[in-house]
Amino acid sequence: MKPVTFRSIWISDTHLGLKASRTEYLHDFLKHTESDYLYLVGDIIDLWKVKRGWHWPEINNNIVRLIMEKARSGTRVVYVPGNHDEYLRDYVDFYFAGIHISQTAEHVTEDGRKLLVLHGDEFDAITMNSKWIAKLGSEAYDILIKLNHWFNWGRRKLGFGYWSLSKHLKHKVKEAVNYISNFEQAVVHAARKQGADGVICGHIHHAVIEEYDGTQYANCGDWVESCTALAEEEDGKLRLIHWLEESAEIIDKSQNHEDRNRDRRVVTAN
Ligand SMILES: [Mn+2]
Repeated sequence: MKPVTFRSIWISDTHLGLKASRTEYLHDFLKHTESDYLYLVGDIIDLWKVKRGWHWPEINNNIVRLIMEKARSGTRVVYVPGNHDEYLRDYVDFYFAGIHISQTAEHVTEDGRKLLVLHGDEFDAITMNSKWIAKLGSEAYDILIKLNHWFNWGRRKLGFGYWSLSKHLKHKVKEAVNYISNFEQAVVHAARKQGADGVICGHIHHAVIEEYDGTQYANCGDWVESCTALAEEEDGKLRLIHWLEESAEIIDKSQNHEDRNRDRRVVTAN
């Protein structure tokens, strides 16, 4: 089976070593895709877990092996350490099995845009304490309103007065939304300062491709929940891949493409 090819692929926050890491999907994704450039944008191996709660099933070895094989067969693999694998920052500019460890990276797209690649933890002063808030995001507010509705329906039935859960939590969710947009703006600002046309990061587990006044902001997301990656198409355009929803379609497309090529070869051979 021929893998789907992209010019570049970025993944971050795979948190290998953490039990919740969705390693089967990650392995599946890496097996079915191929690229000239592969960027590992931090928190790839969760070294914080080594001391307590380390979880390293065989598939994690297979993932590491797969990445090393890619490096060996010509993919330029760059590992930009994050905060959960910050020990690797001691090895910046070293090569391990053909994998380049780099504090940050600069990627030039096929259409000539300069993208700054970094993990992003240097821009956050508060995530460590409020990671769950950052994860809630803007959709949480709607959910909370619904929850509040049913909660108070129950209270009313039981003869209690109205209590606003959303009002209670709104402030925190607002903080979350602010946090995400503050993070994005801080990262974008850094990219502009370095003369880049855009930035690719991870860290906040919030996959997105956005634009801030002509500067592109792209976040890889994570492989603990969302199973997302960023990819550069052959023409230089960035796209977000939601592997859980798109894997079948992407694999199918590449299969059809392969079948067509094979048919063509057969026709020429005749
Ligand atoms: Mn991080």
